[in-house]
Amino acid sequence: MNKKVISALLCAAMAASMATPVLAEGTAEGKTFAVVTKAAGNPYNEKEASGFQEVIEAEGGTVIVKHPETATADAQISVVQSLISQEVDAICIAGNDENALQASLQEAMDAGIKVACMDAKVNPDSRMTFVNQAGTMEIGQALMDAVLDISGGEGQWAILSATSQATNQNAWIEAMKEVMQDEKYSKLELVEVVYGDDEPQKSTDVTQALLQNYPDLKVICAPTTVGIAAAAKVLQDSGSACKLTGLGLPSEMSEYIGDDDAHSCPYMFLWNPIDVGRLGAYTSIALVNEEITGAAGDTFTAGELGDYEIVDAADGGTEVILGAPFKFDPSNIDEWKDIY
Ligand code: RAM
Repeated sequence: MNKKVISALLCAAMAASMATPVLAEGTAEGKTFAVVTKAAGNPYNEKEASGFQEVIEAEGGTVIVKHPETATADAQISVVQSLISQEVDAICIAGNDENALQASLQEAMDAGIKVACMDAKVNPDSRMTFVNQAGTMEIGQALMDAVLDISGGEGQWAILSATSQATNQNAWIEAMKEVMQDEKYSKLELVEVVYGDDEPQKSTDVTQALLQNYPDLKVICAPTTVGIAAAAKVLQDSGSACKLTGLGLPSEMSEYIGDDDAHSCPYMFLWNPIDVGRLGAYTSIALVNEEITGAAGDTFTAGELGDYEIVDAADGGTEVILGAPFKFDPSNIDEWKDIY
C-alpha cells in the first residue's frame, strides 16, 4: 500500500472516530432508578434485576439494585426509606406484602418519586402502575389444566407456594381455585397449600411433609421458581410417583423435565424474567419522563419489547402485562436452559 493511500485511510479513520460518538439513547440520563426485589439469593429475582439494570444503563441512567435480606415487608420498608433519603427518581419494587408497604411507598410518591411495582404487586394506593408478568387468570388456567392432565383427571394434589403474603403467588392460587370450580376439575382434590417461603431448605422440608402426609398425592403444583426446583429434586431423588408442575426457571429445571418415570416434572410454565425487569425499567423511565402517569390507556414503547398499553387491573389499580405464560417441556427445555 503506498503512503498516500495509508494517510488517506488514517484520515478517514480519524474523521470517523471524531464523528458523533455512539451515545446511549439517553432517556434515563441524569436520573437514578432503583429496583427492589423480594429477596437476595433468588436467581429469578437476580434475572429480573439484571434486565432492569441493562435498560437503565443503556439509556444513560444510574441504577441502584436492592435485594433485601429476607422476603419480608419489613426488610423492604427499610430499603424504601433509604431510597427516599437518597432522593432517587424512581422505585420499581416486587412487593413482599400487598398493604404493609403503603405508608413508605406513599411517602416516596409524595416526595416526587415515581413508584411502580413488578412481579408481585402492592395495592393500588401504593403504586402508579404494576408490571405484571402475564395475565393472572391465564396463569391460573394453564396451571389447573396441567394439574388435570398430569394427574390423569382425578386424585389428590397440593400447592407448594412461596411466602403466605406473596401477592403474586396468592393471586395465582386464587385464580386456580376459581378455574377449579368448573365441573371438569371436580374429581381433583386440593388437599393443602403449603409455604416454602422461597427458601430452598424450607421448600424441601414442606415437600417431604406433603409426601408423608398424603401417600396418594398425585401432583404438586409449585407457582414459584424456588419451590418448584426444591420439590423437583425431592421427588426425583426419591423416585416418587407424585409428579410436579408449576412455574420454574428452565436453567434450574432442565434435569427434572421429562415424560418418563425418571423425571419428576413433565412440563411447567414461565416467562422471561429478564424481560420483566426490562419492562419494569421502561415503565419507570416513562413515568419519570412524564410520558405516562400510570393511568389506563397510557401507551409507551419499551425498546425492543415493543409497544405497551396500561390497562385496568382487577384490584382497581392499573397494570401492564408483559405477555402470555410459556410452556417448557422435553421438546424445548434444552433451547432455553442456557438463557434463563
Ligand atoms: C419466585 C419468586 C418470584 C416469582 C417466581 C415465579 O422466584 O416468588 O417472585 O415471580 O417465583
